[in-house]
Amino acid sequence: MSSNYTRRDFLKVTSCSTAIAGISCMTGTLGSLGAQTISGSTKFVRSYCEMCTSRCQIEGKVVDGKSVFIQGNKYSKGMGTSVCARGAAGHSQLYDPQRLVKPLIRVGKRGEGRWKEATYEEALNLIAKKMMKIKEEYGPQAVLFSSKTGEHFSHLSTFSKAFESPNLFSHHSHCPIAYKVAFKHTYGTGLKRDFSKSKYILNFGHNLFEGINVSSTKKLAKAAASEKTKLVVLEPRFSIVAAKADEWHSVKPGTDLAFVLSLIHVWLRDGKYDKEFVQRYTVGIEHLIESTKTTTPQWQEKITGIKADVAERVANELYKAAPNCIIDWGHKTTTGQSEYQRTRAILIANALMGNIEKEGGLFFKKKAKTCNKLAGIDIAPTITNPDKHFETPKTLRVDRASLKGSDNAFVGRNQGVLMDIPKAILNKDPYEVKGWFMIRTNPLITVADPKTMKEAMHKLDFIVVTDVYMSETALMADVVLPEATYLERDEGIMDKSSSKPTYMIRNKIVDPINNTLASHEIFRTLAKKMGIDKDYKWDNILQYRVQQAKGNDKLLKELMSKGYVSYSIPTLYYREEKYVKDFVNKYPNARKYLDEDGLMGSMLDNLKTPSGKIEIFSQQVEEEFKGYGVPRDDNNMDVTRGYPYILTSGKSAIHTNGHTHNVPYLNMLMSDNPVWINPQTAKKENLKNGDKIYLENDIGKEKGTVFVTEGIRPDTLFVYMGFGRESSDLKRTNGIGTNQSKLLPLIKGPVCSTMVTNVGVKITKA
Ligand SMILES: Nc1nc2c(c(=O)[nH]1)N[C@H]1C(S)=C(S)[C@@H](COP(=O)(O)OP(=O)(O)OC[C@H]3O[C@@H](n4cnc5c(=O)[nH]c(N)nc54)[C@H](O)[C@@H]3O)O[C@H]1N2
Ligand SMILES: Nc1nc2c(c(=O)[nH]1)N[C@H]1C(S)=C(S)[C@@H](COP(=O)(O)OP(=O)(O)OC[C@H]3O[C@@H](n4cnc5c(=O)[nH]c(N)nc54)[C@H](O)[C@@H]3O)O[C@H]1N2
Ligand code: SF4
Ligand SMILES: [Mo]
Repeated sequence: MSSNYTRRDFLKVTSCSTAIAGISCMTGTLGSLGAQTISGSTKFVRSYCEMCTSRCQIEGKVVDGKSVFIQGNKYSKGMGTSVCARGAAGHSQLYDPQRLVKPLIRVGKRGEGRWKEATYEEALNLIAKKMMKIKEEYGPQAVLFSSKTGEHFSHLSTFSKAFESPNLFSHHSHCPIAYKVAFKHTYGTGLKRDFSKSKYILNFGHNLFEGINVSSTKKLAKAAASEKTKLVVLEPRFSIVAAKADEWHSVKPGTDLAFVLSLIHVWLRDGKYDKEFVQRYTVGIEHLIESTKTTTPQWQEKITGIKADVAERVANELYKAAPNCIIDWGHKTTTGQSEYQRTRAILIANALMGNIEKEGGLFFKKKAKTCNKLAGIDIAPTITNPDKHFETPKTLRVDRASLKGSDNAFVGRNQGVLMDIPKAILNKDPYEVKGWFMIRTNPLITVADPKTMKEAMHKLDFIVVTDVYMSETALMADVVLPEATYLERDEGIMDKSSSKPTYMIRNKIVDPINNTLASHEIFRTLAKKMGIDKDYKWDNILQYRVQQAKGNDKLLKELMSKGYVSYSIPTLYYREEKYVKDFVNKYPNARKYLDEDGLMGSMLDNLKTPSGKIEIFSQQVEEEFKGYGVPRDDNNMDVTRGYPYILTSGKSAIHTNGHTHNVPYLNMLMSDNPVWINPQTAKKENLKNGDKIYLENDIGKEKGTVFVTEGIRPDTLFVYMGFGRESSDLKRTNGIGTNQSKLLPLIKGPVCSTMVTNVGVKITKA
């Protein structure tokens, strides 16, 4: 359908800041085109959101040719029609006059912001030429590729492999890497949480009411409100989760490890743990007994600031609730240098409570392949990756990820360590880097020490950034390629299985404004232009989808109409009697997997760890990082680096990382991020609400505005992340607020190579 949306309406609703009224809008933006119509489906199309990477299932439709109405996809049970503020504001990004809709080629100095508009054809030709030139002169390893994981990352990954560069980076190192690595070392693979049936949840800064994932957030909200569930939260600040909890303990940032080690001490001291489970499924308890001998509740009190009797009581309460309990490791696991040990200790604490594959505890994902095998019939279709034959180049990576003996030995070759990029470029170590292709990532806001990162970018010959806005990182590019927003894209199938086999797909709701391209179109076209596409087996998204679905027309049709398909099999927890019974009753072939006790506990006998067991002690870790084989006090919990205050950061419910701060509706809801300061600290520093301050350390100096609140420890400061934007093309948010990353050093947590987001600072008055 087409619309009669006039230029006047366009200006009224979304005003291109003051610029459009007087002067013209920025080059390459939607505003510079004048009024554009919104055409697309007037009936609900089911898809998934990309306002953050929780990627919740949505449905949306064009209303009166003027707007896009978005709500949760009712076919996705966990969502219902709920959506968060950012999810509902998708239209505001789509139709923001400051959004990029034309490719731009740099004409001024790098970072200066002078551009000429180009067609995609021109821009892609230039990229192909420049990248191939680097490849010929310096080799393919001289170009880096990075993106946040998701559909973009899949296509970027294939493209980087076709180009033969080993240097592919995801967002793992500044977000989930600690728990990904800790899970691999402990259970061989990840586990999911069953909040809905849990009697006791011990939450270590899992900020689900602000760092949102709608279906998980709803589950935790229900549990928090239930009389049957006790929620205990350890958080340096009074977050919204803390506010909804039964108990909040204001832990000193970076010291969670001490609290967990003290719980383990109490359980082992008193013999209050699931001995049978530990005996059957784990290795290395003797190492843990040794390493936690002195980690008493009294010992932890001095480190965390939480009273000894609290640790003693929580340990006992958890044991009473076990196995229907969860000790929650969180999501963004970047608290400090002790992060690996903290997360390993939490994962092992769960095993001691015997809550694995138990109701209200933790469970392994049940994908189609596993369910079909157990049921002995095909109850759910499986999908495949049409690009799986592309091999990861075996050449040395700039960060030496996965290389034995290196400090990134346990980092995947397809993940990498973003914090090691500046050093590699500046020192030409282990070789010269000349180019960087980035998509859907903004490291100049979201990675530590952006000053050094920027310095490194200045040394490069060629940078490509694909974004929807002129981000700080895009400003540093030679070519900026706008991408169609998620509302304007058809994309591939994603496996979303949790307790049941589940798939989702992104379906286009709106026709791409100004014919902007999706990432698969960008990479597929570039590979062709560069003559490196001989191994691609698809030319367009339909072929890609069909191959993913292995020609399963029914699955594809269902996904294209419902956006989300989940197979309603009885939930199966291998060690929970009634669940196993229900499954076997429905699928009698599954009987052959029953153990003598009528359960399926032997499904846990061959885990993907070196021993096949849950590894309380990890020999492989001990060999690479001496002293880290078992959780212990690693003397690494002080994150102050000698400064008087710890500055920490986290998500706000209104904004996403380094992404949404310029989106008109969201900017109207929240336009600044003042610094949380305890009244005692404010008094000591002679500060009051609204005062301007500087936060300072050896890495940087950043301005801030004082917000005095009881909701934070006196030794801690907090800001919501992603403000302090420096791109002058983000007109609504430019120059406002504090960017915490500017104060973070380029250090990594040992073993897992995580970024560290809690940092010491001092306060000076501005
Ligand atoms: N609204 C919104 N939702 C989002 C996102 C978003 O940007 N905005 N981003 C998505 C992404 S990428 C992610 S990774 C998830 C993140 O989800 P979470 O990891 O749950 O969210 P964060 O706010 O990053 O969590 C950090 C919390 O830990 C607290 N904290 C800091 N240091 C410590 C410590 O040492 N110990 C303890 N116990 N707590 C500490 C902080 O105060 C903060 O509340 O959210 C996702 N959802
Ligand atoms: N100081 C500090 N730093 C942090 C964190 C913290 O709490 N404190 N949190 C960390 C966490 S958990 C994460 S996950 C990372 C996230 O950091 P990044 O990986 O950099 O991701 P985002 O900031 O979410 O988004 C990056 C860019 O994607 C663009 N974008 C949005 N949608 C699209 C799209 O559809 N297509 C394209 N091409 N681009 C799009 C946005 O405009 C934005 O410029 O930051 C980490 N950094
Ligand atoms: S949490 Fe909100 S913004 Fe993130 S994907 Fe879900 S609906 Fe979208
Ligand atoms: Mo994240």
